[in-house]
Amino acid sequence: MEKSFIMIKPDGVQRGLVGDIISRFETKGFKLVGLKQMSVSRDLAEAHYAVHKERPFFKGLVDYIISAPVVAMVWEGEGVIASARKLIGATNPLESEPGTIRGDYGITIGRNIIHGSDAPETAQSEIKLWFGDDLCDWESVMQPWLYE
Ligand code: IDP
Ligand code: MG
Repeated sequence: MEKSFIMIKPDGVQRGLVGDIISRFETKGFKLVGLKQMSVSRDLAEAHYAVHKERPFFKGLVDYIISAPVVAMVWEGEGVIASARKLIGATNPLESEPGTIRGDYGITIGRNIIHGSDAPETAQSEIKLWFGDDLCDWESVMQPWLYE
């Protein structure tokens, strides 16, 4: 089963959106297999966003991610990586569709509430980076009502 790394960024936590965001993933049918609130070190934020290190917004992005606690999660389910990106919406919240998390709650790209892995390879490396092997493997009683 596919897994995706999802992080509620500091603005999402500060604005009290944690419950709503978790609820969206939960009611969609995905299974929560990792969850922790944490303050992020500069090293971890830089490693997570290493692909963007040459971009002009990199320092501001890292400063934002370490400015207050985040909620890091791993969600599991069929097609969860692509589906989570749809639930999250486009990177720029003004271009995200209403009904998506960024579309409903955000205005600017530099405060876009949530991160979601963009492909199987990045999902795997991000889960390793943030959780190591510390995931919860459990069986949901809803499984037969979600999958045929
Ligand atoms: P994604 O989060 O939708 O995958 P990416 O292009 O991978 O978007 O960018 C990573 C994060 O970097 C964005 O979610 C956003 O927080 C930040 N970011 C991207 N572009 C800009 C920008 O032009 N200004 C400020 N922050 C940006
Ligand atoms: Mg990205």
